[in-house]
Amino acid sequence: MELGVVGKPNVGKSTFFSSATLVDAEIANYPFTTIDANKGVCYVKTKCPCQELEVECNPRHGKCVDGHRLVGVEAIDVAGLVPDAYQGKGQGNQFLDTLRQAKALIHIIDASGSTDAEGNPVAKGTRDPFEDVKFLEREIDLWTKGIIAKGWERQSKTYDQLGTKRDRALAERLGGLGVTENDVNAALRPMDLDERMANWSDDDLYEVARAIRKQTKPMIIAANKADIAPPENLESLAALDDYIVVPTCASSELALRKAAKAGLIDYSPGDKEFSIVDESKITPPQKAGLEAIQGVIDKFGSTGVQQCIEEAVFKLLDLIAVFPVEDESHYTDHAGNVLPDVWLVPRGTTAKELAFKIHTDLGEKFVRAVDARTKRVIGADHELQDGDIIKIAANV
Ligand SMILES: Nc1nc2c(ncn2[C@@H]2O[C@H](COP(=O)(O)OP(=O)(O)OP(=O)(O)O)[C@@H](O)[C@H]2O)c(=O)[nH]1
Ligand SMILES: [Mg+2]
Repeated sequence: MELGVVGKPNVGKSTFFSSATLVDAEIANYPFTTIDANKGVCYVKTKCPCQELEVECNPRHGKCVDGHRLVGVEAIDVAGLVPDAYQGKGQGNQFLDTLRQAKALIHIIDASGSTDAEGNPVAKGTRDPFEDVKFLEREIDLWTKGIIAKGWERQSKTYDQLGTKRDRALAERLGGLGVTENDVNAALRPMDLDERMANWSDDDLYEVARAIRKQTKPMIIAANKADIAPPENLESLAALDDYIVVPTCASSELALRKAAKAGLIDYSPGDKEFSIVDESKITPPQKAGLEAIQGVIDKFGSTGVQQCIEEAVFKLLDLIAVFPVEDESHYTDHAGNVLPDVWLVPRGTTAKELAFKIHTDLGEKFVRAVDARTKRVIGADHELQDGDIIKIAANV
């Protein structure tokens, strides 16, 4: 599962990425600082059942902090996207390639309006941040449309003649993006398209691309540089229907995480406050910097970075956390690790689908599952709930 950190140049993508993953990424106030994508792991917090069950857990990955399990999620930070990137301008193609892997996009925009369309610094408040939202969508839509439209005139006639279903045809063409027939079906169902694909107009192809993009690459908006954003910008972004918008101050989050790593402060990502470990180790400029950051947090409730990642995973993608175990009495795996793993799966995932995700063999030889909390047997089609602890019994 990957989250793509995307947007035009110089909005704070690498700052956001770095603060979330603590991977060093180059950061500077000019466009195209990032050329090659950076990859790292960020974490989302979910309630671990260990406290409720009064057991001590041994996570095989991530960790458990005060009853909260930190679950790793991959993130990619890419080069900025400029107008006409879909035709290969700027670092366009490379950016769009990373989209193939991303399950959702965190769209970083400059809420302060201090960068133009290409990411060059301009006076604060000059650029309408909503332009950033529209432009990025359009680039991705045009790029997707380009893939569909390649050789379409001839191919669409062949599809019609052979009776190839449109879901099949489009999933085939967009297979490289990980688009499935189900995705196409869900995306195009509300649309009123001609039965014959050969009759689709150029505009139809664009609308088709747009609908599929919305279905397969959902986007959350990080209204970044919130610390210096004019309040009216943040208000109009918050009022946008159809979007989850989280005000963020990535540079503050990066400073806090670095200070915490250096042992200067106690801070947990997402927290409303932090404390200085030893006043004597902090220089006056550092103290002033930390006070300014506390001011930002007081205003927004947090730096917004952790909140944005968690909303991307739990709201936008609507994933739930399930804890598979091999021994339902002790909540352990075969090695005796208590609550060893946690999986993030789409809401609505069934017991058997979980088995398939863990291992194809486990799915194929699935016999039944057991809810470890109640010790009740659950069937293959039982839909899992957030926080479930599940044992899967298979005929192996
Ligand atoms: N005030 C303020 N500045 C920020 C914030 N986040 C990032 N910046 C600054 O914005 C500039 C660009 O940051 P980067 O992280 O390099 O931006 P980018 O989007 O990765 O840029 P490219 O790689 O060039 O596309 C740097 O000067 C950062 O310090 C923020 O939340 N507030
Ligand atoms: Mg960058």
